[in-house]
Amino acid sequence: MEGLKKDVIRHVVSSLGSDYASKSAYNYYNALALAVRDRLIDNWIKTQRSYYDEKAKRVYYLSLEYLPGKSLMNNLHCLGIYETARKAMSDLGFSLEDLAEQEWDAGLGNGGLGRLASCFLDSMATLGIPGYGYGIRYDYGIFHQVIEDGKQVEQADNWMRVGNPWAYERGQHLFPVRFFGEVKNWTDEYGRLRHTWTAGDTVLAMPCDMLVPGWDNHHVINMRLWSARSDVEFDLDFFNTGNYLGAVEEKIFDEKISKVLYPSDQIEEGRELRLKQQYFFVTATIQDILRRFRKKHQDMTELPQSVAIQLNDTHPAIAIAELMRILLDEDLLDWEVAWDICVSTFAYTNHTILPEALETWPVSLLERMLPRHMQIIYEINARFLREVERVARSEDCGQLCHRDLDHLKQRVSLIQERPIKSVRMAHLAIIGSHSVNGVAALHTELLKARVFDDFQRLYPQKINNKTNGVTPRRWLWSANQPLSRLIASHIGTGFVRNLDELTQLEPLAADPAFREAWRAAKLENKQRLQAYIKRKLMRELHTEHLFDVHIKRIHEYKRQVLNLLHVVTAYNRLRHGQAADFTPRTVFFGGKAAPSYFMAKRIIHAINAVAATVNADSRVNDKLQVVYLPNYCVSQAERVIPATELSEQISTAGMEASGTGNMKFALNGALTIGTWDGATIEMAQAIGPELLFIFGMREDELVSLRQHGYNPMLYYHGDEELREALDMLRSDAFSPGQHGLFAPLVDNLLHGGDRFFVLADYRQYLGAQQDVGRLYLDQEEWTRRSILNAARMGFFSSDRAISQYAREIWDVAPMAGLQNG
Ligand code: 26Q
Repeated sequence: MEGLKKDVIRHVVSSLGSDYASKSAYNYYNALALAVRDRLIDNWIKTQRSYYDEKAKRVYYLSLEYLPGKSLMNNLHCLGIYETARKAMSDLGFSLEDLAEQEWDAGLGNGGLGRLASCFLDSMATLGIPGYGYGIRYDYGIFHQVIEDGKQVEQADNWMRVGNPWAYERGQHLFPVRFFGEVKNWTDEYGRLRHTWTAGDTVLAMPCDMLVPGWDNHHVINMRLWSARSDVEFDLDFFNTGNYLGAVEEKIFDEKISKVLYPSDQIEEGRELRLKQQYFFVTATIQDILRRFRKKHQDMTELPQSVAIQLNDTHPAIAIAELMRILLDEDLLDWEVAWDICVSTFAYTNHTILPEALETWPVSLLERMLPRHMQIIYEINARFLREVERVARSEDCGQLCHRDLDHLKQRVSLIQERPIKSVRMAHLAIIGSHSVNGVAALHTELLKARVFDDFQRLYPQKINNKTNGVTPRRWLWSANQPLSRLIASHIGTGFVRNLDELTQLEPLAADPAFREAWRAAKLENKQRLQAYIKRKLMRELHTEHLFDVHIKRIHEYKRQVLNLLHVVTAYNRLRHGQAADFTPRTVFFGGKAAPSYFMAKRIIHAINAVAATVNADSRVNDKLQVVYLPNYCVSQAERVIPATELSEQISTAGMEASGTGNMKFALNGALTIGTWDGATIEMAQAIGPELLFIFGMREDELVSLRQHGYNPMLYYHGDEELREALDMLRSDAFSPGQHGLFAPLVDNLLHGGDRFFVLADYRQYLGAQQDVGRLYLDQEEWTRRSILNAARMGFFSSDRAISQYAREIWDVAPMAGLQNG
């Protein structure tokens, strides 16, 4: 402890240039972070060296998004120095918890996809897998959300304004990135046609490394994020022409590339700068991968034995064309050889089946910005379509006559003709990879049967499932110390590394003393949340209420509106005195809406409007409260999830690819109210469906309802309580003086086809909520179920997920000797 104290003081003085006697929390947080980083870097160097020594196969995880959140507490726990640090800082006059609050969340992602990437890095480090995360170091992460007059307002997230003590910026290792220009043809010594991409604009990519430690094992892996730097200052011509200000302007223009994260998920934002971001990060990453590979290899055909590249959705899929370009134009390999290398190296994970989220890029844009890549994509397509024809003809032509073949080719082509000629990035990713995986069993089945059914027939081995998982280090041990300590006192700490060990809790579910201790831990977390809400929102929570929580991105398919209709109905019953048996509850909502997503923003407004009405109504507000948690983010999730008793997972069946929040809640002892969707299905199967509150129509039932003609009006006219709730929303009951404010929301349900079947599931949802309320009155039974939920969550560790990727897709093994310290 004395060592750590000394290091902290030394950093306050010599790294931060401050007087150690002026006790600034900000300085002491930074100094502590630097002292922790010192302890990581030795192991990082040793880990990297061991990869070379053992000629290990490396895994590269390419993602446009990461959501690490805050690093301090997680790193202290992984290094096993949390207690030491707590005491050291307390000696220096600080509470560790307060210091940790000084850190800004690294919010370099939108939601599930980005957080999954961070959980996966944690698991690779813990399992001793030679992995690297590659991405972009956005200057501005996901916007900061404030709620003003009930509405979302976005503010810039300048997360590095005060510096980032965790990162190593490596300004000397720059990689060039080219855009635009033209392709020149030439003939090589064997008379073959060759291509060279020349001229165009150049930008530089600067690596910033953030260290990711494993749990108690001395293995530290790297998250390498690229930041755009102008090459203007390297090119004296710019200044010598005398146009000094012009040159500086150009510099600013170049550096815009890594300025900001696009804040939309599930909706395609076909913007030129977004494509630039993708290619910028992809080419820098591929150059870096090949640089490392070439240190020990000359023969490029050995690449797939040494390197696996996982594409986190299609966002980095241009990497396939980029690797082809390098192999063809720089290494001068033959097409077939280059293509085999690519397919054997790449694998692609799909995270969505919503058609509006499938990425396409206009051919005209690609031709201009990346002319050589567009040529290569055309060539990939031509060869692929010939192959399709061959396979189709080689089969019995009973099912594939010529007309069908034309249709098949149109459907699977990399190029879509309408509404404008575009490249389908998912098709490029499928054809260029040896593995295509979905993220939950149902999701993968839907990929095979619907979204990518043609590809499933062409390549029946390619599409596979890897159900998501979450890291128990952050989402149980670090976020929920009260519960973790209780668990550890009965079964030891092995569960942090091997989550299956939680099954040892099962017999304890029958033990009244353990149940009481379990409830005490939950209450402690509820009180901690209560204190936080009081500080931040100046609201008083009732900890004896059932804490019912719906936090995730705001999207119509996630059906926050269904939850809101339940709240309004509960409000009406209480007002009308029809709810004598109502179990008091507080309903929490939280989440960001894409700034361009009108309906999602209106939903936020509606939730806040209902909250204001309910909370101000003294007839009901001792029994029902509604809280909107502004600026939902990773560190907020770490506070809220441990305090949650009811987890809302109520997406339209078939629409949530997996969900990972669902797992974090159950792991922390919340019960789930949810639909038969995503990974919630597999959770119900692992836990026992009777221990969750499952309701609503299933995916296949919705398909047939849609086919037979779904009429939301039928539900409106047939259900009095539903009608009352919708009429209130449409009138100005929650928006006094602003008539029609929420009409778009209601119209969308009643006259817009209710694409997400909110009305179809309303009555069943109410029934399930009734069951929840009733069960909560029986605290013994509730606690028993809560314990069993957590006990059976072992499968949903990201360690299990990563082990499956490693074995079934990457063909890598954990490093010997590094796994257990
Ligand atoms: C695409 C093009 C242009 C701009 C933005 C995008 C974009 C960005 C982010 C499209 C989609 C996303 C994010 C998707 C996402 O987070 N999907 C979630 O992934 C989780 C991890 O697999 C799943 O658990 C969730 O079910 C899924 O919604």
